[in-house]
Amino acid sequence: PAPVGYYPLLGGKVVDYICGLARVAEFMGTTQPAEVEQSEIGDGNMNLVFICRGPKGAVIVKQALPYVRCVGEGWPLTMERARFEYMALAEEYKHCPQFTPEVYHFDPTLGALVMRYIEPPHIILRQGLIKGYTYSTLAADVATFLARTLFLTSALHLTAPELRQRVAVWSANREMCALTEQVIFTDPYMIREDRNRWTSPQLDAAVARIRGDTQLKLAVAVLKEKFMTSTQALLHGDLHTGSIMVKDGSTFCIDPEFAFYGPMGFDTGAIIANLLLASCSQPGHATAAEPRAAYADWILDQMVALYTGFEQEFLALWSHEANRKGDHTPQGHFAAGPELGLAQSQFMGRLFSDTLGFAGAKMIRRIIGIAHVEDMESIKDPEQRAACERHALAIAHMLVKEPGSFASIADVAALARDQP
Ligand code: ADP
Ligand code: SR1
Ligand code: MG
Ligand code: MG
Ligand code: MG
Repeated sequence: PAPVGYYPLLGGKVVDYICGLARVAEFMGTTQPAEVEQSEIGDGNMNLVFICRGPKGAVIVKQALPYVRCVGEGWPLTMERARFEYMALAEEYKHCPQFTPEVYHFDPTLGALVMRYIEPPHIILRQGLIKGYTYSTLAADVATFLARTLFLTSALHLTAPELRQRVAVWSANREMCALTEQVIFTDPYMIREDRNRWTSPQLDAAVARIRGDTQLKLAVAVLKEKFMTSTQALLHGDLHTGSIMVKDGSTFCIDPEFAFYGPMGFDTGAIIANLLLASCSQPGHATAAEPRAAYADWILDQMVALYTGFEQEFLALWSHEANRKGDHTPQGHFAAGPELGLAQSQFMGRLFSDTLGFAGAKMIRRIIGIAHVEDMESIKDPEQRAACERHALAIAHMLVKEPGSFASIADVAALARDQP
């Protein structure tokens, strides 16, 4: 239930609210409600998002509802998610201020955050990929965000007591974890038609095959176990292309309300999955004037650059003596040189395998589960959409069931190119 004193900031109430916040009024250049324009711009599945614009500048107000927005009051959900988003943005800002919107205010009663407005021409990456735009620093920026947030919050960098303290705090975001467990790892594999949908009848047989594929279900169960029990690092928890805002040369990661201590591959897998979905969807966006084959390839190149850059930056952080304060592979235990190199290459191999598995599971849920992606949904012709979705499902099957058959991320790109 909502806290006592909670009310949704709809119907213009957001303006009266923020005009009463001195620091926020400073950004807008006024304390007068009449001088502030507002509109609700939320396009996500979960929350209300308002833009409030005063004479000097604009701010974003994001407010949790006591339920899942895209489903309605029939699916109640903790408003504590706003507090976890606030805490996660603060932690991400510490490690990556250039990629994280600054939070100006948090209100626990209203479940509301007031934060930096990421101004146009920044748009949501998913929209940019549907439009066919390119971004010169996207891969490097997301690589840095992932390397820094994952390494610096892990036991590679923190002592075991520090890690356990953090795991205890973030484990309280359990309702959001339960939602993920349900919509990614459970529902898509069972008959639960109130919670699943797909392009029908075109994909009916594919869905039946997925539900009858014991090896696939076993592999997904192992991923679910990892999601539930691994506490490697503080994850963003929902790092798809709808959680990244971009313009050329600038990148922001938003919306970490699902943050918790979990397996690193869940975050790296999220962005890989969504880039693969974007690439597979391109034939559905092609026109005679704008064939998208080269663009689909460009997205795969970004995926390779992103993951390769992530591995390099993660290892660079790990190899820096000053960063090796964690209990995972402390300096006295693993000497710099070949011994540390061996520990690192084994760790990165496991992380790569996890990344592929989680990526595959996330692709499947976006095609046959409750929450789909605009990349596919915006393809009007169901035959064409189904063809794109089949391509994605074929890749996903390989990623989940045979991650060991990929020696590197370039092999994943090669599979996506070979199997049009
Ligand atoms: P949800 O949790 O419901 O998915 P998001 O945090 O993803 O909500 O926000 C929904 C939309 O609001 C985003 O897709 C984006 O268009 C807009 N938005 C959110 N935060 C900002 C921001 N700081 N600056 C500009 N636009 C934002
Ligand atoms: C009801 S599932 C809604 C989905 O949207 C969020 O952004 C998460 O991805 C969640 O799984
Ligand atoms: Mg979102
Ligand atoms: Mg969200
Ligand atoms: Mg996902």
